[in-house]
Amino acid sequence: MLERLMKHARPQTANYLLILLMLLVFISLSVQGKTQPNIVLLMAEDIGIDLPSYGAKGLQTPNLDKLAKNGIQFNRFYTNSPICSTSRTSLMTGMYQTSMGGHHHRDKTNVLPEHVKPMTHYLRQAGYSVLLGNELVYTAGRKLDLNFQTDKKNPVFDRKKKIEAGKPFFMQIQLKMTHRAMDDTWQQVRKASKHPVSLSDVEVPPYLPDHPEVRLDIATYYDTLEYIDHEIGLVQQQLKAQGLLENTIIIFMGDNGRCQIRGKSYLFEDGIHVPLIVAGPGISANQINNDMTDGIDLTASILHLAGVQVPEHMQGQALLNNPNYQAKGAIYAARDRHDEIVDNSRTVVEKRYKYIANFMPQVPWDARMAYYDKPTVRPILPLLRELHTAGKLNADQAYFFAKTKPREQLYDLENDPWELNNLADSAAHQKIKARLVKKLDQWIENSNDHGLSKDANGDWQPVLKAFDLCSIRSAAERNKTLCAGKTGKKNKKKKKTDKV
Ligand SMILES: [Ca+2]
Repeated sequence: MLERLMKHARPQTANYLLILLMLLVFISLSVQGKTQPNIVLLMAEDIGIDLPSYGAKGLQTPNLDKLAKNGIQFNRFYTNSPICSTSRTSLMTGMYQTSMGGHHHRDKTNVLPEHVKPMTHYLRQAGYSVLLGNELVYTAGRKLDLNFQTDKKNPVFDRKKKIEAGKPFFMQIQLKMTHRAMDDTWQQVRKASKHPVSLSDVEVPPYLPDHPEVRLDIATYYDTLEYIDHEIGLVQQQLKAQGLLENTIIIFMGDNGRCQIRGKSYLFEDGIHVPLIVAGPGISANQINNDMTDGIDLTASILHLAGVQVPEHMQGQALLNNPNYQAKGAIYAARDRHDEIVDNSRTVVEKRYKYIANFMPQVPWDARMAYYDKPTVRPILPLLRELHTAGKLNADQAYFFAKTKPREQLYDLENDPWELNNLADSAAHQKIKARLVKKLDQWIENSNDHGLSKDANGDWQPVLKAFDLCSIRSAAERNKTLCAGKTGKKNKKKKKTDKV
């Protein structure tokens, strides 16, 4: 219409119309620039890619299915650590946890370098409210779990603030139901479910024996996935009722892999390969991304979506709406102390090949961590140990219970997705291994890995940090004599917090 008007207008009028047009474009652009989307980060505890949209069978997650359909699903998304606090530390800072001293679980002595701030600091600067939790979800989703000292005057989140009209917000919500409970909560979820997952429908990974107790444990875990899917629906309904859904980007992710042997705590795929689904304004529907992506990329993505320039010290790249995006060839992840188990492993994962360096091979995978020995945390562990002692596990299943770990692991994920065939000593794979070793060494060097240092031979060795065993509740309970009188008030208080 404007074009037609200009065609018939006198030259002077045409000039005015041109100016008007330019003005309209300018106003439109500035409004666009100012329209900051709300961002809701739904961080599910301890889940692998065990969702129908990723191919899992036997469970129903209609809300997540829909979210994936309406947006983008990342099929090769990894956390930079298989443990809650280290993964969250990396995510909150946009840096590998090994690069700034946050690599040991629940290390509250760590002080961030002056220039490193939580990502919420930058969101706040851009005008965002930064909110933690939501009353609609189980235990209100307020877990933070960061391995660095926080500034009480400038907290990571505006804990008690609510959504303010006209102000964009970033809301992080922890979905805790998928975290193994210390009581019978999971069993209660299954009992209350109108459609408990059928034992015959679940897939038993080849590293676990096909046993009714194992099937029940997997089915119960799936029931909790259905539970959080319901919660996601509630959060979406709330946003819709408040008229906020249309301008809200919803991000769903797992903070580390499923709480099962080879999962949480370990650098096997089941410990670090987790779901990431993003949908909302500006994100096209029905997208699948098969690039190698990780937690630090998600941090950069959140800032970028909020219109914040990603600070230079951050080590990831924005995955969405980023004209400079370049698919990376590999992701890196690290495992260090988890509770009382001091360990040190690093991995580089490419699309096809994966290499793990275990710098403390003397520490077995089944290291008898006090927390995992709790009856409700790894309920099938006693059964697996019993079957192992009786010689009833096959080689793939017995592997986890070896007295030591191999120093190196190399897997062809394309042909061996369950990581059953360690190719580290295979003559045919030495070139591939050498390439990955070099890559990992360079990453350790370039990322300034605080958990490793070179010895006289130039080999990487773990930097072991002393810690207070008695400050870890489950370990203190097990070592009652050693920790007598040392656990007092601190640990009593700790009973109120969640164990991870
Ligand atoms: Ca977790």
